[in-house]
Amino acid sequence: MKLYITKGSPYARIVRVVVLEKGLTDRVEIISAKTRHANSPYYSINPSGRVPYLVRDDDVGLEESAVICAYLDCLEGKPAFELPVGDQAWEARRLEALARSMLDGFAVWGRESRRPQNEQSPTILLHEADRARRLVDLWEREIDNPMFRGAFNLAQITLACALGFTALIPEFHWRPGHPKLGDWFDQISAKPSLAATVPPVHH
Ligand SMILES: N[C@@H](CCC(=O)N[C@@H](CS)C(=O)NCC(=O)O)C(=O)O
Repeated sequence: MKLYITKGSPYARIVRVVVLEKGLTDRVEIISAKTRHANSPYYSINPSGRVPYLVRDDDVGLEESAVICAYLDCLEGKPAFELPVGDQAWEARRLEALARSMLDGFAVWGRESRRPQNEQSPTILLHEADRARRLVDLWEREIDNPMFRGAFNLAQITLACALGFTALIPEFHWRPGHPKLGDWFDQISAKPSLAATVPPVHH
C-alpha cells in the first residue's frame, strides 16, 4: 500500500502514528506528496490534492485520516483503536471530535500565517487565535479525563498531533496557564511513534 503524506501535515501524522503503532511499516510505503502547487503530479494520483491519502493494494484510494486509521487498524483483524463499549464510546467520540475541532482551527491558522504577508487575512488570524485560546482553556480541564491516562487511543493521538502542530505557529504560546496540558503533551511526546513523526519547523 502507499500512504501519501507531507511531513508537516498533522492529519497525515495521525495516520503515520497508527502505521507505527500497528507495526505496518513493511506493508505501507510512505511517500511525500507535493501539495498546494499548481499542476503537481500528485493531483493525478489524488484529485483532491489533500494528504493523507492511502492507495490500497487493490488500487482503491482512501481520503480522511479517521477513515484511513480505521482501515489500517482493521487490516490484520486485530483492531487496537476500536471504540470502548457503553457510555465510554460516546466519551471517546466526544473527545476525539473535540481534539479534531481544535486541530482544524490550528490548521487554518497555520496555513494563513504562512501565506505571504500581503495575502494574509487579519480577520481569519484573529478568529483562529481566539478560537485556539478558548479551546486550550477547555483542554486544560478535559485533560483530567481518564481517557488521556489509559491505553493509547485516537483521541490522544489527535490531541498530540494538534498540539505538536503548534510548533509551526510560533506566535501561539499556549503553555503559559495550561500546565496540565503541557505536562501531558511532554509525556506523550516521548512515545516512539510520536517522536518519529515530529513535524519539521522552518523559521
Ligand atoms: N479532514 C482531512 C484533512 C486533510 C487536510 O486538510 N490536509 C491538508 C494538509 S494538513 C492538505 O492536504 N492540504 C492541501 C490542499 O488543501 O491542497 C483529514 O483528516 O485527512
